[in-house]
Amino acid sequence: MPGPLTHEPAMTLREQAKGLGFVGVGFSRPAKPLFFDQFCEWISAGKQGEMGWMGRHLNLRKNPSTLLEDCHTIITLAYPYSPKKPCTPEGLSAARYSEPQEIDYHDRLKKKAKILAGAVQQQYPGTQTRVCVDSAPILERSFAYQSGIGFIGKNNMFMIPGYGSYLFLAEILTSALLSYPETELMESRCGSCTRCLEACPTGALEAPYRLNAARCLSYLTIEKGGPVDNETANQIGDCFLGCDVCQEVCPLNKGDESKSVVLPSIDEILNMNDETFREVFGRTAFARAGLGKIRDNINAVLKVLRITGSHPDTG
Ligand code: B12
Ligand code: SF4
Ligand code: SF4
Repeated sequence: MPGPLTHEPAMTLREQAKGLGFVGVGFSRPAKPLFFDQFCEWISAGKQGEMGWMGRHLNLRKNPSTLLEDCHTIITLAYPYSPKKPCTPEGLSAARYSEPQEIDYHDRLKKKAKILAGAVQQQYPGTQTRVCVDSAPILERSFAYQSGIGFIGKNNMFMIPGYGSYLFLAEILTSALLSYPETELMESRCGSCTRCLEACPTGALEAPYRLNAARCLSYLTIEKGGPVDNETANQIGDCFLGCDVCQEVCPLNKGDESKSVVLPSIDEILNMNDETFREVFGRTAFARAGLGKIRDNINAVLKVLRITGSHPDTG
């Protein structure tokens, strides 16, 4: 049964979420996502590369209420990650979201969101909840935007003014009919800026809000099977896992984005076997790419840097 219509529980939940480290909490209804049609166009145009799973379960994406019976509310949660870029002692880097010293964000956020989901169920006895972090067929950015807590930049990133875009998203789907003050969509703060489009090393940002995933370095260095080709190797720079370029150039990200040496040396990574990789990175976001892919990416980066003479010899 849906709960009573009062704004009070939503407010309490906001405070609890902030206590758990979330910097944004927003509410929306599980109707067809605002950007569902754009998503379908994107799939039809083949912009998902080899991520064939993205075109499946379109009905679930269109009707998030099918992800949880009697879903009445989607609670969007935003969790920040450090603007400091993880790097090896030699200066090779990985994208910030990878947080190699932390447990994979999927697991961390799920745990925190489940605490909140428990609180919702306590406030609304008899209701059901489901926590989604990245893996469910749900348009997370669309619902984040619809909840009014931030906006989507031309680089595709969801941002919250004051925090920028170095944020993860998570959702709690609940059958409780949470009431909340009416939300207004937040106006974009991009203005006439086009820095991200100009800076993208591969031209993957083909137009504002239009990302060709098949050309995105994040896809090519994490998701796509096999070693990167020579053209890609030349575009990677020093970042061997994921890509942050379209966020680094964004004037709305203003934190300390310097590099921080938290990764093992290049030799150590290249000489890892499956067991040591599991010990060091097994519970982190590095595990998704896997040792083979990471090794291939590092070798591709080193080859280019050695040719251009811009990197110290690592033996
Ligand atoms: C597949 C995927 C990828 C793919 C494709 C990325 C993409 N932009 O589509 C690849 C592997 C390339 C990737 C890369 C990254 N990803 Co990713 N990814 C996803 C995933 C699983 C699905 C995204 C998706 O549906 N893409 C299809 C496109 C069409 O949809 P969309 O990204 O939601 O974009 C919407 C807008 O463009 C909007 N739109 C269309 N037209 C218009 C016009 C206007 C005016 C506006 C306002 C909006 C708008 O409609 C789209 C559909 O909702 C989500 C989790 C999820 N379930 O949502 C994480 C997610 C988007 N990724 C995330 C992260 C952190 C990254 C990286 C930063 C990692 C890295 N550093 O390497 C990069 C960022 C690249 C980028 N600039 O977007 C976060 C982003 C958080 C945030 N603040 O936005 C998410 C939400 C995961 C999470 N739970 O935190 N990712
Ligand atoms: S993550 Fe990198 S490759 Fe992908 S769109 Fe942004 S700048 Fe381009
Ligand atoms: S770089 Fe400029 S255009 Fe791109 S997301 Fe940031 S503010 Fe918007």
